[in-house]
This record gives sequence, C-alpha cells and structure tokens, in this order.
Amino acid sequence: LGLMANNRLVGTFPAPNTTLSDLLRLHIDELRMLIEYALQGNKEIALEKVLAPIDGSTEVWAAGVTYKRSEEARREESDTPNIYARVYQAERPELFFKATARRVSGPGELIAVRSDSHWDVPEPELAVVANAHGEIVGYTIANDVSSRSIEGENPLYLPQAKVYSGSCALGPTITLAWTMPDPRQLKIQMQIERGGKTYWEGETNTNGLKRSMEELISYLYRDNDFPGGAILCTGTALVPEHPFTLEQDDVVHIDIEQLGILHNPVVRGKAAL
Ligand code: DO4
Ligand code: MG
Repeated sequence: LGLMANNRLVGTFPAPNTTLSDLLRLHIDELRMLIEYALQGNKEIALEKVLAPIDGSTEVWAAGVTYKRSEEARREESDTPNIYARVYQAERPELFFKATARRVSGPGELIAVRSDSHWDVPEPELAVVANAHGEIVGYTIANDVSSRSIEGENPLYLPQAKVYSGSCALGPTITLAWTMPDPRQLKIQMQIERGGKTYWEGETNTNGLKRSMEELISYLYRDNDFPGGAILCTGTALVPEHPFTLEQDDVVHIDIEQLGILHNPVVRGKAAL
C-alpha cells in the first residue's frame, strides 16, 4: 500500500499488515492524525514494489459522460446518441461498477483489451478515494480501459465493454486529500507508445469536469454501503479520435499533476495477462 503525503511515501502504517480498507474505515480526521504522526516519526518506508492502491474489500466504480469530450465521443460511436446527451445534462450522473481488487493492475502491470473487441481505448481519469463514511480522503490515477465497439453496438453492453480482466489500472499511489491544493485544476496528460515511439498524445484538465466530486460520491453512497471504502473514477476527457485503437504491446502513460505517472503495457485477451 503506497500512501503519498507531502511528497513522501508512507508505507504500510500503522501495522505492517494494515490494508487500505482498514484505513478507509477511519474518519478523515482520524486518518490524518495517524498519517501526520507517522510523518513526525519519519516513518518513511522504502517499498520494493508498489502495488495497486486497493485491497480485497475496496470496490472500484466509475462515472461516465462527465466531460463534454466524452459525451461527443459516445454520440459518435452510438446509434442511440441521445442517451449520452441526456445523461450529460441530467441531475443524476452515470455511475457504473468497474472492478474488484482482483481485476486491478498496479503501476507497470499489464492491462488488456478484449479479444472479442476491435476498437479499444484507454481512458485516463482522476480517481477519488472515499472512506466508509463517504469522505474524500485521497486521489489516484485510473485507466478505465474500454471497448468502444462493444459499447457502441448497444449501450446495454456497457458492463462487457468496461468490466473484464485487465480493464482497470490504478496508481502509482494515493495522494492524500489534505495535501492537494486543488483537485479541480490538475493537468491530465496521456501518451500512448507504440514500437518505442509516441503514437498518440493528448492533454486536458480536471477543470472541465461537469460535476463536483462530492456530488459524484454522494450519488454513489446514496443507498449503498462501502465498508472498505470506494475508489471512483471520475470520467475521461481524452478520447483518441477514430480509428485509433489500442494494440497489443502499446504502453499507456498517464500523468496527472500531483499524482505521478501510471504506466501500463497492453496485451490482448485474458490469457496474455
Ligand atoms: O457511458 C459510458 C461510459 C463513459 C465513461 O467511461 C467516461 O466518460 O469516462
Ligand atoms: Mg471512463
């Protein structure tokens, strides 16, 4: 578990086997006290390998169509474009289940495109880490890898387009909420590397997010419990233009200000993971 505070990595604290969901059971002020105490004692831990910042009982969810670019891209790929325009405007956001810890790749680990899809994209997203009480305690980078051909064929295929082995990457760490100056002003950059060269690159900013993060979390927690906390991907504003599709051996680099860089090589199909 890598937790970032004041640009220092605070490792497995307070006990060696503390999990993320243990920390997410605490209220934010209790968590902050623990972390600040750890920093005072200079308890920096050198981690051999940084794993995805998630454990068995934390769920990953995602919001969709929260940036204008995402709404436009879905309208292009769908023969029911109206549903995307409507959800972009609606009071209730689109929220969908994305992954359990088992399906999440960490920094440097493989991500996958589906073997039965022919049009696939990475989706670089700011992810909000919320505790069991619905308080936002941190932020990390997410890649909501998606099949555009399956989602475009029929919106009811969304779970198949979005939830499969290797479809989600998180990391490299969690940056604690109280150390972030303004999560609504973060540059998001994505570079897709193919054959050792940049094949696609783009840049955006979280200032284009249509809804507040608190609003997204409050809808997620409405009549739903997350005893081990939840990680909510807040939607993408970078969608490579048609006919771009991710290929086996591409490497996706996502850089979000204050949060670091998440790199993941791509494979095709679950057998290659
Ligand atoms: O409605 C489809 C999903 C949209 C999405 O994942 C996004 O906007 O990031
Ligand atoms: Mg997305």
